Amino acid sequence: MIDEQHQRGKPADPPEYRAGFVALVGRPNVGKSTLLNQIMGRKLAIVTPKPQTTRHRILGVETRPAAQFLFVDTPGLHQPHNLMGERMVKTARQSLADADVALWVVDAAAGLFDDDRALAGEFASARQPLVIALNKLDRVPRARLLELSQQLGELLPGRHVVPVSALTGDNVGELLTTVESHLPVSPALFPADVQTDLPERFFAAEIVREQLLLATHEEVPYQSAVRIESFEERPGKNLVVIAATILVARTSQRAIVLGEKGARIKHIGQQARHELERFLDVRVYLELHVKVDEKWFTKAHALGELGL
Ligand SMILES: Nc1nc2c(ncn2[C@@H]2O[C@H](COP(=O)(O)OP(=O)(O)O)[C@@H](O)[C@H]2O)c(=O)[nH]1
Ligand SMILES: [Mg+2]
Repeated sequence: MIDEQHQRGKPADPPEYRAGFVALVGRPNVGKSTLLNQIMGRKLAIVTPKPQTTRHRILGVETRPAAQFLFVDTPGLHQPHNLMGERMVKTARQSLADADVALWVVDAAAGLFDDDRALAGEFASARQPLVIALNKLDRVPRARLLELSQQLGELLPGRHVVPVSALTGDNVGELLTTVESHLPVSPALFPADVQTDLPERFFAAEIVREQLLLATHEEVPYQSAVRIESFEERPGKNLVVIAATILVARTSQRAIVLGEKGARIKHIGQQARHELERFLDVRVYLELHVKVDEKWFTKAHALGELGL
């Protein structure tokens, strides 16, 4: 008997398309955000040498011919010290629970910590497939990579461990192929030209915060935040006018952010404006203010305003 498909003269089905959420999880500072940016070919998540740079869930949609990856960058899993920290860890855990695939990023240069072993224990009983990215291969001799792969293999037998450099992109293609094989069969979930679900205002706040983190030290990066007060497009003029407030917890921190004769805030503003113009691809006028709010990072209301 001739089957129905042949009768209608239809070509054979193409290989099945895959799509799903991939949560990037791991300790702070292992390179999760750098990996997201490397895959996206664009800076969606801010990156600094300081731990806990990422505070929100950041979606990056990467559409390929055979699969659509919905990467979710998350705050690092750590022991929280205040309400903001608790919310960050909760965000990361929720993203992991919602994901189709868990992508655990491990810092090969730093090695395995107790927190990593605890996470491995959780993954051992997790419902979803797990892929392990052994990151920063550019900084580690081969023998050390093999040793760490072996240790991870003992903690989580049968899982794929893929050494990568999120910074240089080395072996990231191989990692994507491995992740793709674990994605569920599904049509694409977002239009092919969509890269994220976050608004431009969010990125504006993050870009200012990145420059703030790069320009300050000690407790200031952890006790500061950026709130966008207004974001106005002037299309005829190819211009966006942005007003932002930098929140700090103490008067002394305000003085640090301002700098001598306002030199530091001027520098932060110039750098941020430059980055914003690149990101938004328009001219940007940026107005920055610094406000002291002693306990903003422990107040539910203040955190809510910041999307935390
Ligand atoms: N040498 C090297 N540094 C990396 C690599 N990936 C990330 N980093 C650096 O590690 C630091 C933390 O990166 P980030 O992406 O913010 O880590 P996250 O906290 O896990 O999101 C930054 O200084 C990055 O430049 C890598 O593959 N090689
Ligand atoms: Mg990050």
